[in-house]
Amino acid sequence: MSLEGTVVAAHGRHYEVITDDGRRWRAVPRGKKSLCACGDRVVIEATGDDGALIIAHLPRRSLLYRSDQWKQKLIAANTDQIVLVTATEPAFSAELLSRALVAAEHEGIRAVIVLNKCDLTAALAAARERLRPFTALGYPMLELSAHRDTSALTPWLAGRTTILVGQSGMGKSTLINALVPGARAATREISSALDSGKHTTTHATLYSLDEDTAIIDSPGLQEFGLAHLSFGEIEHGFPEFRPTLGQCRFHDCRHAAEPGCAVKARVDAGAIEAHRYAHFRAIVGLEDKKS
Ligand SMILES: Nc1nc2c(ncn2[C@@H]2O[C@H](COP(=O)(O)OP(=O)(O)OP(=O)(O)O)[C@@H](O)[C@H]2O)c(=O)[nH]1
Ligand SMILES: [Mg+2]
Ligand SMILES: [Zn+2]
Repeated sequence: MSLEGTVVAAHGRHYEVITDDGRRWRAVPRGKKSLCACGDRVVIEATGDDGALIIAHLPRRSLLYRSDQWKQKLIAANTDQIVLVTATEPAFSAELLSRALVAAEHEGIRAVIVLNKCDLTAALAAARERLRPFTALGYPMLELSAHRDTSALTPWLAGRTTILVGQSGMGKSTLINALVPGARAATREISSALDSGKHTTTHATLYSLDEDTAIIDSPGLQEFGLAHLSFGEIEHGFPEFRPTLGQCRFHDCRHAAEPGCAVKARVDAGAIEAHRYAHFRAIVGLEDKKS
């Protein structure tokens, strides 16, 4: 008998699947190459009490992944919103934020920025300042404290599958525990007792809030490689570049130092923010990556 379900956790090639009848399975793929991501819709066939074989993948609405020269890493499938979790402390990488935003723009997924740990007021002004280039572009930014009050985020979740993405230690799992009754996701306090290393969350996990609302916790990112995107896809991933694209003197302009570059002209005029332009240069490999 075959059943349809959702992959709610991916540990290497072992998956947890919850079928639409509410049962939880430990599933393995039938083929060698068929990789699943958290959030994937699959068809399984029971092989034991709670053991199952994944016999088919249903089409994906979206797929978030990152890649370097050598390999791709699936982040999650079928998400329609990405919440980029930053915090007042420790300091976050603005370039990583730009990279995740390019991935979201490319997949057509709505992006929302959360500034967590706003109870740590000493670092609040500096964190807001680092986020200013992003809020100026119109990306929504919610200030909250996972320890105190997450209600600002609740209305953004309804009716969507949202993934929390960000560097380690920003408070993604703490947010999950505040938002999902009974979630009990491991956070740093717990893992330091277990001594499980730097990243507390080791794999993506999907939590259902109701029939059409879900939220995915994901492991902290240090890198967000975009090697799978072309130059054109990357430049379009910067919304503030779009009005000038196609207006450079050379049609194959890389927006580096070419004469008559319309993008560079807007940077020099202050219409494109210098940090964002630096992120673009780093992503397309115009210079060595900075932090
Ligand atoms: N002061 C303060 N600390 C917070 C807040 N949210 C989370 N923290 C703390 O930040 C630390 C990291 O939180 P986690 O939820 O484990 O972070 P994470 O983003 O899930 O980290 P990874 O799983 O490694 O990616 C923990 O010690 C939390 O208690 C907050 O709103 N205020
Ligand atoms: Mg975590
Ligand atoms: Zn140009």
